[in-house]
This record gives sequence, C-alpha cells and structure tokens, in this order.
Amino acid sequence: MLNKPRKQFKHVCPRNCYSNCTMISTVENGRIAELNGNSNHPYTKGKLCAKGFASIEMNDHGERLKFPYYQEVKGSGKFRKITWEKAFQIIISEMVSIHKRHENFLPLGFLKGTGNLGVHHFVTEQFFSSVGRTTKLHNSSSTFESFTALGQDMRSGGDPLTIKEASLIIIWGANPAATNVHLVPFIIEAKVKGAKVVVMDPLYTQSAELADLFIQVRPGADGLLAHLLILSLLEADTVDKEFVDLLDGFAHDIENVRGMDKKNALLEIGVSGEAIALLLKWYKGAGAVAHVIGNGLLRHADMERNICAIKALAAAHSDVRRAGGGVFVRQGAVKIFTNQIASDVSSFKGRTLDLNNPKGRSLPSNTELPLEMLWISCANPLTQAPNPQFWQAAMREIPFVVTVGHFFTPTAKMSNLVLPTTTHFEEFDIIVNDYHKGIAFNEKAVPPYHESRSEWNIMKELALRLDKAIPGVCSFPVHSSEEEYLDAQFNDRVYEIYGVRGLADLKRRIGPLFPASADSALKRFEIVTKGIVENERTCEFVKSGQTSAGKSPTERLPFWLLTPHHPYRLNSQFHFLNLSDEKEACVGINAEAARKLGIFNGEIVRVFNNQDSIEIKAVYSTGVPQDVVFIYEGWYPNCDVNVNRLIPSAGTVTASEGQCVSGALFNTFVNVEKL
Ligand SMILES: Nc1nc2c(c(=O)[nH]1)N[C@H]1C(S)=C(S)[C@@H](COP(=O)(O)OP(=O)(O)OC[C@H]3O[C@@H](n4cnc5c(=O)[nH]c(N)nc54)[C@H](O)[C@@H]3O)O[C@H]1N2
Ligand SMILES: Nc1nc2c(c(=O)[nH]1)N[C@H]1C(S)=C(S)[C@@H](COP(=O)(O)OP(=O)(O)OC[C@H]3O[C@@H](n4cnc5c(=O)[nH]c(N)nc54)[C@H](O)[C@@H]3O)O[C@H]1N2
Ligand code: SF4
Ligand SMILES: [Mo]
Repeated sequence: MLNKPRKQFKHVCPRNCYSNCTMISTVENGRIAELNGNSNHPYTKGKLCAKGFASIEMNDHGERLKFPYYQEVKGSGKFRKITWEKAFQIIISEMVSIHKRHENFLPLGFLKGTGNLGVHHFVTEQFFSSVGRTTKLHNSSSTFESFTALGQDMRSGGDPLTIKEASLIIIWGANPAATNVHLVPFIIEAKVKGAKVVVMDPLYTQSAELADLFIQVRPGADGLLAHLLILSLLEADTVDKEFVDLLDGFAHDIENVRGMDKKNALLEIGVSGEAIALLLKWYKGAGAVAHVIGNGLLRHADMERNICAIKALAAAHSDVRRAGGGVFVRQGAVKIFTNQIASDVSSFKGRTLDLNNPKGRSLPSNTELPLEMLWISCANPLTQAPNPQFWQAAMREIPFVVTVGHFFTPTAKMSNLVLPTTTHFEEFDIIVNDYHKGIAFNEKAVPPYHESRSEWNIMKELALRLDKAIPGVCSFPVHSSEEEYLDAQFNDRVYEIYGVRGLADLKRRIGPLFPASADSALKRFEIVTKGIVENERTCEFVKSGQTSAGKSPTERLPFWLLTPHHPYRLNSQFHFLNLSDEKEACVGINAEAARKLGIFNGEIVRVFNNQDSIEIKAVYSTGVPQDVVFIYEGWYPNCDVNVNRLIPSAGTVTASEGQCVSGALFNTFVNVEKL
C-alpha cells in the first residue's frame, strides 16, 4: 500500500472559551484526518474538550453553508444559491443607495458576536469603521461585552495556573467541570496537596461533585455571604490591617460590615447555619484563598456589588497577595491588535446602540436615521440575545440583512443574504486568550469548504468594489494576503505586552506566548484596590440586608429561571453534538415542586412569564431548589425551544457608573404549568 502524504498544522481553537487550546491537525488528501491537542500549552496541556474534537465533524458537516444564498423575503425560506459576484453586487448596490440618499453610512448597522474571537474576525468591524460613520450594535449579553464595558477594573483575573497553590478554592457561580475543563486538573492538584473546595451555586452542578462543601446559595446572595465572611474575619481579628490600611477609605468601609444583621443575612442566603459555620472555620484557617468567579455572578443585576464584596473579602484576607490566592475571573475582551481597537465601543466614531440598555433598546426609527442595512457576523442573536422577539422584529423591519456564518441558524434564516465563511482550519488567525492570556498563531491547513471565503477575503473584495463605486469613501487597507493583513495589526501595545513585533516574530516562537508580567502581586493589588475604593455602595448593601438582585420570585412567577451554559455545546455552536442523556431541551425542576403542580417526570409543560411562553419537557432534578428551574441556553434545532424568549433585556447596573453593562439574564422569573 502506498503511504499517503500526511502533513501537520498548528491551530488554536478560536471559540469564546476559557482555554483557547492549541491543537494539531493531520491533513491527508486535502482533508483533516486527525486532530489532537498540542502539549505545548501550559494551561491546556494537550487536552481538548468534546467540542474541540468535534470541530473536525463541524468542518465537514453536511449542513454547513456551501454557497452564498439569497432570499427576497426574510423568513420565507425561499433561499436561492447565488454566485459571490452577485452577492457583492447586491451589497454594493445597497451601500451605494444608502450613501446617495444620506451622504453617509449611518443607516448601515453591524453586529459582531463572539462565535470566533480571533484577531482576523475583527476585520468586519474594521471595515465598517473605515467607511465613515456607521452604526455599531452591541449586545452586551456576552461575558466578552460585559467585561469590555466594565473596563480595566474588572480585568483583574489572576493567573489560573497558580490555583494549584491555593489552600481553599471557592467557586462562585461558575461550572468549570463543564465550561472550563482545563481548570479541573489544577483544582485536583490543589486538593491533593490538602486544599478544600467550596462550590456556591443554586444548582448542584457537575462542579459541585468536586466540592468538599456545596453551598446551595440563593441566586444573587453571594455578596451577602462574602460580607458574612468579612465579618467573621473582623470578629476573629484576622483582617490584614496593614494591607487594608493601604486601601484608601477601605478600612472604614470594612468596619461597616460589623453593623450587618447576621440572622437576616442567613435567611437571605438561604443556607443552613451549619454549612456557613464550616465555611467560616475553613476560611479563617486558610492560607491563600482562590475565588473563582463565573457567569453565575455576572448575570445578575447589581453584579458589580457582589463581585466587589468578594474582592473586598480577598483583600481583607490578603488573598490577593498570596501565591495561589486572589480573584480569578475572565478578563474579557483583550483588544490590543490594531483592528480590534478601532471598532471598540469606547473609541468607535459612529453611532452605537447598546441593545441591553432598556433606554437604548429601540431601533432609531423615528428619532434618527433608521437602519436600512444590517451586517451580522459571528453572532446568533435570535437564540443568544435576551428578548430575541425584539431581534426578530428588528430584522424584519430592516430592509436588508446580511449574515456571515457556518450554518443556517435562526439568525441566518431571518437574513436576506447568507454568506459562507471559513473555519479556523481554513484560514490564518491569531487568537488572544482573556483568561490564561496566551496568544498564538493559527495556521491554515485545508482549502475553504466549497465556496466559503475567509472574512478578510470578503471584506477586502467589498472594499475594492466599494472604492470603484464611490471613490475614496473607504479607507480599508487592502492587503494581498491574510497573513499580510494579520501582520499589519501588530503595534506598540502588542509589543509592550507580548514582546513581538509582527507575525514572523510570533510564528518563530514555540507554543503560545504569555505577557511578561502577567499578574504580578502588585498589579493585582492595584486592581483590587481600585475596585473597592470606587465602589462606595459595597457596604450599604450589607446594611440594608437585601440580596443584590433586589428581586425575588413572586406568587405569580414563583421560580427563578437560570439558563447556564451547556456542557457539550458552546453557546449556539455544536448544535449537532448529542452527547447528553437529554437530546432535546428540557427544564430541570425540583421533584417536590413538580409534584405539587401535578407534573410528571418527562411530561411536556408550559414555562411562561409576562414576556412569553414555551413548551418544553420537564425533568425532575434533585439538584434544583424548590424555587428555581433551569434550562441550558443555546440553539435546539431539533425541538425549536428558544429559552431566551422568556428572558427580558434588562441590563445590570454597575455601582460606579450607573451604566448597564451586561445582560442580567439570570434575573428572570417564570411560572410552570401542566399543559
Ligand atoms: N461547555 C461549554 N463551555 C463553555 C461555554 C458553553 O456554552 N459550553 N461557553 C463559554 C462562555 S462564552 C462562557 S461566558 C463561559 C461561562 O461559563 P460559567 O462561568 O461556568 O457560566 P455558566 O455555565 O453560565 O454557569 C454559571 C453557574 O452559576 C450558577 N448561578 C446562577 N446564579 C447564581 C448566583 O446568583 N450565585 C451563584 N453562586 N451561582 C449562580 C448557575 O447555576 C451555573 O451553575 O463558558 C465558556 N465555556
Ligand atoms: N439565556 C442565556 N443566553 C445567553 C447566555 C446565557 O448564559 N444564558 N450566555 C451569553 C454569553 S456568555 C455569550 S458569550 C453569548 C454567545 O452568543 P454569540 O455571540 O451569538 O455566540 P455563538 O452562539 O457562540 O456563535 C454565534 C454564531 O457565530 C458563528 N460562527 C462561528 N465561527 C464563526 C466564524 O469564524 N465566522 C463567522 N462569521 N461566524 C462564525 C456560529 O456558527 C454561530 O452561529 O450568548 C449569551 N446568551
Ligand atoms: S471549546 Fe474551549 S476547551 Fe474545547 S477545544 Fe475549544 S478552547 Fe479548548
Ligand atoms: Mo460568554
């Protein structure tokens, strides 16, 4: 038998994930025959998750978009395959028409989601920032956007590799066993060395199984629990006074905690005094404490108060200056490459619309120029955004919608033009991670699937045509290759952090690159200080003795609806991957609560609130409290359940600026009834 030529290529998984694993593909006859993790990575260590391995399946999936498709009437499903040339013609003629009537491109909106976070993919935003004033839509329901809006202060993630040194690990509202699998070995290593692990979550999750102590906290009550811990440190006189005295005004704030009503706090937290007593004991006796913070905190109104309370705790116990201790949270949105900076909300020159801010949440139809065209890339708002009904209506209203992606998602189906694009196996890219903070180069291994084009190629071709149609209107730099384009995105900031000047420099390095002074104790100290000093309301919250959410289930809507991330999906991606016991969407409900409603295990029920109603299979769960139900978020094409239809578009409020920064997706209340 002839030996087939095999070639290997280096990749980085570009998903919006804690890990951004490095991987190696083996190509045979122009197709990826094998995919493995690359052991060059100190965080991911050559291991991929199920989704990572399934990315080969995704690459060759029969339902992947092969050609550009056009439909005159959005949602009609009457798509016809067209050529790229025709697609470009349609887009240019829309753009020219807008420009003719308005002499600018403000009626042209664009939305870039988190489907692929590679530097390459910011090309879309760069293009729409290079044609004068346009409209940037941002939907801060993703963690990526939330952190962007929170700014530098929240970019305080400690180095997760150090967690193995912690003597106590508290996981606040995260489920790493499902969503951050590479953290698990570090947690186990700490456990082997004697560390205790505490999981705070209203749900008994996959991560709770790793815990020495599981605290089934009431949603939104984490800040109160953190203050209780501060109080116990004060009472035992173990607060790091020397450290807190350095934090201007903080010593006074922390003293306020003495005034809190412990009994009431325990009621609000909803946990037995015994469990809290054990936690207090461990905390007081602990060396470095690692606080791992996840979306469970970010998805509530007033999330900043809860997080600041945890930061205050980490400072009071000087966790932030002990190896292995501190606050570990995703840094979010590292925008340092040139094409990422130009289009950031903070520096964007055109009009911005924050669709999570109830005030900004309407299309500019009467007041300003209405949107006439919308470009969506790397996003699936019809399943991922809160209140997708709004998006559905908006997309119907906007005359011309383009979606660039991989599959016929609900969002693609509501578009006029659907453009097929390449995957990370078919394009060059640079991936910047916002958790372990490594950057690495992604090689192209195989040609584009059918007629897919890379996003750089699409935008470059558009730039060339637009320049012909309206000379001088577009300043998008036209490079001759993807690699040349990526090379041009390096700048002094990248050099300052990573010590590389260009692509050749990055390629020469073996394995991912990490910032030289990633998280010195000093830097973390400064960040924590800033967070505490700026947040004057931290301690008021304790005095009032309320949960941070300030909202609770009511008689009419007696359940919190939590919609965390699916263990075998990535947001709306990998919809074809059926590894769970439950193949369809289902709602997890406390068995006792279900029985009271006469609901059997496996029965289809109605879950509803003021916004909408969905029909979904009920599954009894012992891990859910009586007043909580949960449904994994995502896209369920096989049963048409869209859980976000129940989720209002309320933002969360940051104490320091009073701005809405993130979707308070978990502040949703519902009722459940038999059909
Ligand atoms: N398998 C998989 N991995 C992923 C993703 C995915 O979709 N699937 N998505 C990626 C992305 S984009 C993100 S942002 C991350 C998200 O990863 P995580 O930060 O782990 O977020 P969630 O999965 O939403 O889990 C949050 C947990 O918080 C709990 N929770 C809810 N409210 C509260 C509360 O008030 N207090 C406390 N203490 N807990 C609460 C929920 O019950 C849930 O168990 O994962 C990334 N990794
Ligand atoms: N109810 C509820 N809703 C949530 C959440 C929750 O916890 N609960 N979590 C929120 C969070 S944390 C996040 S991050 C968001 C994520 O929501 P989105 O930002 O929409 O991200 P994804 O669903 O991962 O991917 C969006 C689309 O990008 C496409 N895509 C993938 N790669 C590429 C590419 O290279 N190019 C292009 N053009 N397209 C590509 C995918 O096919 C997919 O259709 O969802 C949010 N929605
Ligand atoms: S989804 Fe995350 S854990 Fe899985 S392969 Fe990609 S980066 Fe790694
Ligand atoms: Mo996210």
